Amino acid sequence: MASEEVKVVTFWASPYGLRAEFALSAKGVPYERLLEVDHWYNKSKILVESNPVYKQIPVLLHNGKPLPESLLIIEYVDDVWPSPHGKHLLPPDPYDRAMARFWSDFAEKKLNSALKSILLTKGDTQKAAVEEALSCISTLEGVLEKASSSKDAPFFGGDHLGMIDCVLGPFSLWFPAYEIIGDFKFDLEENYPHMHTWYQALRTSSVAACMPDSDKLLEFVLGLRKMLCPE
Ligand SMILES: N[C@@H](CCC(=O)N[C@@H](CS)C(=O)NCC(=O)O)C(=O)O
Repeated sequence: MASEEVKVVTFWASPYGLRAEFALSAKGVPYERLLEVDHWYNKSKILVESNPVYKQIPVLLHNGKPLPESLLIIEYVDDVWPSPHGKHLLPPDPYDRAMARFWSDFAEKKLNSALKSILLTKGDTQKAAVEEALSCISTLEGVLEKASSSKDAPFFGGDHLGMIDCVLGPFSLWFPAYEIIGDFKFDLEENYPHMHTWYQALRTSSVAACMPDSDKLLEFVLGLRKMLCPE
């Protein structure tokens, strides 16, 4: 499409913002990042104006039209742009599409709530959150085992990135920080081999270019933990 203007209002470390970037990158759509400096306490004018209801990142600006909410952005990107390899982020079959939305929602609600609890709590509550997160990973391992037939098709979408990968992928970038904060190991290679292959494939896929530097991200999340849950 000629003279397209695609921008994402985001914060560099945000898993939600990265979902939008993953979707755009997977589809090969060039975009510009409008980086928030402090989207919690000092929101930019563009963020407040483009998402007046929630005032949260990310917001996709497509030719000036704002669209908030990461899951909606993924679906919109899939509807608007063709992909380089001809495959969509959501599968064509209606049942498969519904199930892709179901597992994206699972990652968004169940896994996310456990991960947030690891970040924000201590003691027995945190231990329970770790167990819950591992149980979610175990469930996703089963989904992936069915979906990914081989090392050449390591994603939830098979051989190409799909909606679930765009939703879950950014959370996985925070895993090393959760392991330190919650004093545990996901140990994907040993315990969840399909998730391990998925994680490795994700990090070398077309969306790797928009991932933040791992050390910088780790430092950021550990700092966030200190701020939100001081010793
Ligand atoms: N449901 C939203 C959640 C987005 C979200 O939680 N954004 C956070 C990023 S850390 C945010 O902007 N927080 C600032 C605030 O809530 O004021 C989505 O999926 O896009």
